[in-house]
Amino acid sequence: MTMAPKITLYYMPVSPASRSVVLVAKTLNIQLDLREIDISRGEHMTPEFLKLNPQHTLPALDDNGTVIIDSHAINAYLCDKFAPNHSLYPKDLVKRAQINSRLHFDTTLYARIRYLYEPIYEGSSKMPANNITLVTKCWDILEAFLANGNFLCGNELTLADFACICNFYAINSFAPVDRRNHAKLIRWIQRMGEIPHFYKVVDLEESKAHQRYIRYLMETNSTF
Ligand SMILES: N[C@@H](CCC(=O)N[C@@H](CS)C(=O)NCC(=O)O)C(=O)O
Repeated sequence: MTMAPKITLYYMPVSPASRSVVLVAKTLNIQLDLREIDISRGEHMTPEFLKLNPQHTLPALDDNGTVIIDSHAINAYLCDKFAPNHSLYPKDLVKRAQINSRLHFDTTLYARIRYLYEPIYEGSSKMPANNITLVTKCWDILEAFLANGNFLCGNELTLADFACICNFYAINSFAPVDRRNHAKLIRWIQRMGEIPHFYKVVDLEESKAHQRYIRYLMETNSTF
């Protein structure tokens, strides 16, 4: 009997982009060979990993020699390969364009989160207030996206929802949602929690622990 070639996902459990891929794979029942890469130990900068992914980011997917980097590209690839025309990423021109536009928005959201975290990893003790505002502005935008339905692209759950919710939980204690102005966003966050596998993949304790670690770094950085 020949074995189906394995699809390997290089990932890190706490990474929001990695989580969105694991969530999509679990939702579509796609078996992935999960290989954890520890960024804190520099495992993403080894010559072997850089050969696979010169951008040295997680997640990265290796489907029998076809390497795809970037969570959004990976999720689109997995849908098109294993669940073509699934409602998560339908082929309809307009629906897909709308999902793509939200996925690009998510890349902006993630970049704003990185602007907050990276200086702390590099020894800074403060997150500039302006940069926190840039993230909270994304909550306003998500609220506006939700004007048209229960999910970010209307009433169907799509790849855009998986991407944005994972990033939300990466930063929510530093950039909390103002409940008074974000009723739709709060309901969407609750709705996302009802999705099968959600809390197994998006481990809230792990997310909180990571954000506590960032606070700890801010305190210890300020003593130097
Ligand atoms: N837009 C990328 C972002 C990936 C990304 O930056 N991942 C972080 C971890 S959450 C990473 O790998 N950082 C290490 C680095 O950039 O060297 C995606 O969606 O995959």
